[in-house]
Amino acid sequence: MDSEHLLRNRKLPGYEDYKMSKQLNLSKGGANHQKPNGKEDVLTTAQGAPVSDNQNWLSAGPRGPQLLEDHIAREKIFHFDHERIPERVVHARGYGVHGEFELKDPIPEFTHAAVLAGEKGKKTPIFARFSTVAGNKGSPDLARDVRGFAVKFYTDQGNWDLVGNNIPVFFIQDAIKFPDLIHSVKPAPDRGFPQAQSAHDNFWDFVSLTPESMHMVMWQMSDRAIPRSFRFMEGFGVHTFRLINADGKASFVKFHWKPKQGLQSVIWNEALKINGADPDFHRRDMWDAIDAGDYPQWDLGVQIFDEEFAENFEFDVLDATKLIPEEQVPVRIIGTMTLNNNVDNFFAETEQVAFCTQNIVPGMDFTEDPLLQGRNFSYLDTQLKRLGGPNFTHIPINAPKCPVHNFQQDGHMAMSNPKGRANYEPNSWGEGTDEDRGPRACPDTGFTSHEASVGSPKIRERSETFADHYSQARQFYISQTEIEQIHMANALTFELSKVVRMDIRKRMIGHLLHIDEGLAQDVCDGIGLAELPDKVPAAREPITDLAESPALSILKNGPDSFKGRKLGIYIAEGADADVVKALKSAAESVGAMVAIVAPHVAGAKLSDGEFMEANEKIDGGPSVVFDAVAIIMGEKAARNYADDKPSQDFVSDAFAHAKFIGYVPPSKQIFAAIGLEEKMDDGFFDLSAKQGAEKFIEACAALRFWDRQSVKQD
Ligand code: HDE
Repeated sequence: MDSEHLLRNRKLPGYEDYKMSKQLNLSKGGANHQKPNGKEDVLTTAQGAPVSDNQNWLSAGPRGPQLLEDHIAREKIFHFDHERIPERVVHARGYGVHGEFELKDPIPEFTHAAVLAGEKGKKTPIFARFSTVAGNKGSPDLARDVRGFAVKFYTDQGNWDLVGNNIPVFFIQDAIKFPDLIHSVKPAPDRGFPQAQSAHDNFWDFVSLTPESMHMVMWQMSDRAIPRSFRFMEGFGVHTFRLINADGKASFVKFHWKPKQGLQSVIWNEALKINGADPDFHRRDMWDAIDAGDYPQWDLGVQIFDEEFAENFEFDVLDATKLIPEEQVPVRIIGTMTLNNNVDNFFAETEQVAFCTQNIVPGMDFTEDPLLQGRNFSYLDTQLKRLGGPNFTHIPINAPKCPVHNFQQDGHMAMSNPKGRANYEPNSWGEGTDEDRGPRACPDTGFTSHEASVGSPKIRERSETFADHYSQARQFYISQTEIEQIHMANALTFELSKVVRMDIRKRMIGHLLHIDEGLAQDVCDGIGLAELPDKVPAAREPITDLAESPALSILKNGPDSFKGRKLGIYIAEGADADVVKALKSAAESVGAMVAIVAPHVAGAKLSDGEFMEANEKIDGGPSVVFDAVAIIMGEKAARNYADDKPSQDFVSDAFAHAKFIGYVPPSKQIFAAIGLEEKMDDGFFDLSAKQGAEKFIEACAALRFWDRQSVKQD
């Protein structure tokens, strides 16, 4: 056998090979596998034996005891009993999608990683998984929480995992604190609740005793923690990483994902209701958008800086509780990720995907960020538990799409098994023998670590340069619009109102006093404290003159169109057909999705006698699941539904959540029934007016009519 042939045989199969072999198996015919109706495949056991009856366990007579002898039933039940694997200890609730990354502005001057430095236009397949952190697998999507934003790049030089979040900083500076942080936010161990929320004593006890978390807490209390959808949020690599170019020169880098769809969040009261109306709101949104061919895209941006910048920056670039304002180091866009393919099988792909921060490729390296270093241990370790053995890289979703050659062997569920005799190195096979000698390390193209001297004494001590816990928390707060600041005060008030211990509430306000006195006062009033508590002693006094960073606000970076958003049109008997159709086409022409809601899911008869089918019955399609709404019905129907609670809620929630509302004059009867007629403002649009639909959709580009909200809620 020639060596090329042998080498080919050694190649471990990647996903494509696996898929192909699966297809081959499926299409395999045979005497026992004749299709029962000439259509569907024959049902078989896991061993491939055809099954004659899938409904009745073998028993002694029709009413007799079931027989253990039934190997078919036993195999079926056995497999079912073992269907579950442990859920992720954090980020259990997630949703994965396939896509590709296109390199648009290669950066060979900074890295020799082909994925970032190859030809302009180079495409790399990716798999992205979005998640919440605290809730279990079945928890609702709209929890107030950080969102995971993990991307696996199947590069030519191996898998690169950028395991980030939708918030650019983290709660803690050192990985050793992670178990405590997560224990505190997860359900209390004695009672097993609350699920998927931070609004409880344990969490606020921990963070208020951990001042370094204050910056992240500000983000978590902002609208960033209740995104409208995965499609409308940013992603961040959080840590400072290194890039290495072909000459071995290192630079520092922070990674950013910028959604082309723009940023958008919901309002807390809306989030609470969405969780009831559609706990799968985020995953459904992603599935629907991709299914409809509306592929979400993110630009990948890099903030690159050198040692000199790092030396002079106000904070330590190794401290994951700090960011580098984009106004200080601009984000350079280098490529675009497009998500264009839903998974075929949720378990096989979304559940089994195993991200590891240690998965980097030549041309990149880690830094000494103590959080990142700890993560590099944790992710590999956790896969062993979750996926059951060291061969999780053989699972198709985790297998690299480039060749894999090494001497690793055996273990549970080994799927990719090299052929040949040499399973060690050094060896002298191949020299005058037919045997394949196996792969060899390559100093020229292989991964090399950035050379750094590490001659320091062994100590357990946090660097002094990590000591400022409030300055950037303050910078974040002052960079928000007034509306966003109000939302933050409301969020803190809500959360601390769920905290039972008064000393914890006060301690938290004692931190807020370092961040912004107005915010501290608002929260103090919000929870009904008679007077402000004392400031918590600060490890270092905050810098109070950091400039505002507009990049940190969602509302300052919102979209400029209604594209990708969803309009809910509530129709009932006699709805003006021209208005409904004009509105539908105006929305669709800007790339928005439209859902028809009606009193009955069958739909409603329009004014022209045509019957329009509905997507949702009013009870199941409340206004909280839409970005804007319209209420179009005939005179008589509007009178009928004016007293109907779901119809009233549809309107009153849309109003309370500052949504744009389209209507026709008869619909005002519902507004009147809930005392809204006299409150109708510029966020309402009469769709029967000239160009009514166009004007309404144009206004919807702003997403919300914030003027309605600018008064502080009690
Ligand atoms: Fe994670 N994290 N993490 N994390 N993390 C996990 O790995 C961990 C941190 C993040 O969709 C686990 O496979 C430690 C920061 C995402 O599958 C585990 C520390 C950031 C995901 C783990 C952190 C993240 C995880 C659980 C502190 C943003 C979901 C299951 C040192 C930059 C990936 C798993 C997916 C998942 C450990 C902190 C993001 C246990 C020890 C900071 C997006 O390994």
